[in-house]
Amino acid sequence: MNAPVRAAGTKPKAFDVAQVRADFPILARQVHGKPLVYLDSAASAQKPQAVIDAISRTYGHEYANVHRGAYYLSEMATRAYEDAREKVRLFINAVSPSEVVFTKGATEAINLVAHSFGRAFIKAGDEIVLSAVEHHSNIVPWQLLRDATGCVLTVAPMEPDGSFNLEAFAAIIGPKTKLVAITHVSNVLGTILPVREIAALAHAAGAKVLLDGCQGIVHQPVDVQDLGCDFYVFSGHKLYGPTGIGVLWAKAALLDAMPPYQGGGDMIESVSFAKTTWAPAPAKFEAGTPPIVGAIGLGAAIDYLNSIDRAAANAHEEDLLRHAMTALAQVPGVKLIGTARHKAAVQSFVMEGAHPHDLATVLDRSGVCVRAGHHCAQPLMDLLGVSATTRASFAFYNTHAEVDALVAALRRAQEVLL
Ligand code: C6P
Repeated sequence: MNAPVRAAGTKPKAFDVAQVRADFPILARQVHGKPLVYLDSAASAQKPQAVIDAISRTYGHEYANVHRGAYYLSEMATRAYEDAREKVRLFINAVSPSEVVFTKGATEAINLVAHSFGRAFIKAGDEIVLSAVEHHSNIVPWQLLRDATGCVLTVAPMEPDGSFNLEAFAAIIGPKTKLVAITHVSNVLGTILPVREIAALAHAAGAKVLLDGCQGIVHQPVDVQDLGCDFYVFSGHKLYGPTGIGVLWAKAALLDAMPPYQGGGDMIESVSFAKTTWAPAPAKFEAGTPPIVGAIGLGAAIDYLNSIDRAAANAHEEDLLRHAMTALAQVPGVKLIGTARHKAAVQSFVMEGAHPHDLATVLDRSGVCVRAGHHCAQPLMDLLGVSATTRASFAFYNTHAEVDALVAALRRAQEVLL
């Protein structure tokens, strides 16, 4: 079993970035002979040793399929898998573990809702409201639903600085709106959307609310009851857990009403060739052998997060963002993209005369990892009038010195590219 890093009820240790960095073995390595400066945590976060150990311990000593075997090892694996569900429940303050469905990632979770909730409850002429800053994962599943049902997709606008226009949103939603599917935090701009207000307006119009929490849950505590949403999705790998695991949280009544998304083993109550009945949620939505070790690894990531002072860690990220915004703005030819007042630690920028891809390649030679491209948000790129940006995204394990290394590498890149 995975021993929590911190026993329930004990206080987290004081936040110390040097100590935290020592928990992430990869941060000690070099790239191209230079110390690694990993500024791409929005794409995927690095893993603490506690997560690596949990994965290795499970495969090495505690592994079997779950929910199937009557033998000790399978019962042990089942308990660890279900313990992970309970850890997620506590982490997001869900009412019950049966509201927590494990998926292989946020993308699969949104597709699950689009397919199951969408095809059951959304009809031709109904409206789904998205925002202009959505990731493709929160656009394309709804387009597939539109093509299947004849529903209408409407896009809530964004202000030039990347902030969300709540008034314009309020004017868009109406009696035809059945669902608002919107990101908690933009992966390109870092904007924190006013999701509580969005949920309240949507509910007043009778619509359900899905929040894409991929970036949101990483930078702030999430309480799904307090947010007032109906669905919340996220991926484990951005939350310091393994790849191949994600979460769909939904209110119990919705999961009860929704038909299965996929059929197979473990999601049934009884099967005959004439008729099959479903197990209750969450099993109804977890057909086949689930991502057992991924879930256990995510549980270990949550234990790890509970072991540090998260408020201090988030404050450190905000501090890194402020430092990066100030320092980047001073580099000649650099333009910041996304300067909304409420932002998480993600900063896009463009540099005059240098394509973001070339820039990222040159920065890599200095050991600096940033993402360049459209960040799976092509409609947002169109709106911004750029084909791509360079993006630095920060985690609590990053330092001021790493921000300075990015800026120094940028200045050197200017000499190479311009
Ligand atoms: N964004 C980025 O570099 P998956 O691939 O299912 O784990 O997550 C998809 C996803 C959905 N919504 C948001 C807001 C996201 O940021 C992402 C993933 C990564 O920005 C990879 S494209």
